[in-house]
Amino acid sequence: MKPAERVGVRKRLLPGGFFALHITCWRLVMTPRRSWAEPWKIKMVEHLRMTTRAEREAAIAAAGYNTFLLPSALVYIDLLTDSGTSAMSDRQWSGLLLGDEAYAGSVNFYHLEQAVRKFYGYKHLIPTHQGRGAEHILSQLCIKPGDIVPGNMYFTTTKVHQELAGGRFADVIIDAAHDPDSEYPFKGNCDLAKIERLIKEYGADRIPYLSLETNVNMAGGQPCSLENMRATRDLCHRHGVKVFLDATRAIENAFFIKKREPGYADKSLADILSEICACADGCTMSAKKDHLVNIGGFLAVNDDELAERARNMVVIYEGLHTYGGLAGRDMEAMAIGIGEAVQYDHMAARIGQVEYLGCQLIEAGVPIVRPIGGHGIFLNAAKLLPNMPREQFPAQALAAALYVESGVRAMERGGVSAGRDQDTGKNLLPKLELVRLTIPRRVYTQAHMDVTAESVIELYAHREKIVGLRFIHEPKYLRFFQARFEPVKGNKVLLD
Ligand code: PLI
Repeated sequence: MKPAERVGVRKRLLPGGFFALHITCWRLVMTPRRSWAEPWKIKMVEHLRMTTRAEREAAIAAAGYNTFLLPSALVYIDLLTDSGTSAMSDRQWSGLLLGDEAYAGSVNFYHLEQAVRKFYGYKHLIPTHQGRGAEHILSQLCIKPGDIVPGNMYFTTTKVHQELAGGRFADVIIDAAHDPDSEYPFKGNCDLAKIERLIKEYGADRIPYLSLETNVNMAGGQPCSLENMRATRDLCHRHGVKVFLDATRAIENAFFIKKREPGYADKSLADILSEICACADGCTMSAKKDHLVNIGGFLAVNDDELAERARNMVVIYEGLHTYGGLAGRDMEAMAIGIGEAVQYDHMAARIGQVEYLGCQLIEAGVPIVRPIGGHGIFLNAAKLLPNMPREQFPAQALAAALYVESGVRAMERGGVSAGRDQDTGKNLLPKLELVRLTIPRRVYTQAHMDVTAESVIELYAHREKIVGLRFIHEPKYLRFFQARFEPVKGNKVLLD
């Protein structure tokens, strides 16, 4: 296919590519359709700075080959995270001016409470400054030393809070989630047999709750089915084990349910979200993702007593229970953002953009996690750099090399993120050794996706020039944020 033809076909792709559940190559399954465009237009722009390769080589060396330590002014296209990086709408910005900055009982708290009750359905809202604030409170209140906390794959901050409370995380996600090539449509699902085994081995008394993440981040933004979430809840509740959702990307999960799970095609995202939330006793939430805001989070629960204890604790660590570390204006923007996030057109554009990038990489033969997930494209670094030992952190090296190549900032999601075993102190080496290209919501255009795809494809073509890394500084907690590295030989992560 000539490039011009390819562009024509791609332009028709969005957001319709979803009809293909088991995409091997979207060209084979696509039905021709009219062009499609984002359901928003741009009102204000922020200039991007392009850098030279020499500048980027110096910057990544100064950052200890950790993309988290790069100044954002030296980044061209920033795909580090979708957390707090969304573009807010004009309605959200106008909501900021309606901030009621009273210390107690801000009017915006009640707006947020209304929105959370309406869309998530939980009785009590405890706002927090972001998701990990809610994880901290839930873990401290529910986990006792020696407890086991099952979850459908670990998330970094969630797990560290469970461990700091004396608990131990146990992975109960289905095996397919650890296989980047599996095309299973609900790779976020829990394996019920694994949960049953844990209950048998440790007893339900030592399992305070199961942590059920929607659109599982570390698996590549992979959804759970409602059928599986209900079965998980029923099994846990039968044994008196509570279920708490990590609802951070629950609306993205709802979109995949609508597209993939029989019986949901005609339901609204809001209705599906309610059904998801009914599978749990409450949730922790990082509003910095689905809710299209730059800061914010909450804990929401049905249990009156737990809510009372959480309200008591939030005043110690976050702020009064009617602001939880947020300004009134932040709560207003969040309340408005929830309403925008459940709009089908928004979510189709958001996930469609991720798919647009992913399809270009698949077409070029770049190994990525399949099926394409909700919030980013995950490069399979282990497959891309098969000769680099895992001890040299292929994903960390690949992310650093991509920055040198193009100024695109991605992040490692592999051995460095996994950290060390609690008992042995040995490096954990998860099966998934990935680089995440995370797409901020409503921020970049398709042209940015094209540039990103070209950059990755170019790097893939000379991947043998990427040099492995070793630690020179390793923080104790969440080491991936602040660790520093050096190349195992020479002084470049990407040879000329
Ligand atoms: O970054 P916080 O504290 O607002 O939220 C923590 C958090 C909890 N759960 C999940 C599934 C997350 O993805 C999450 C944060 N994620 C980040 C920062 C990310 O880059 O994916």
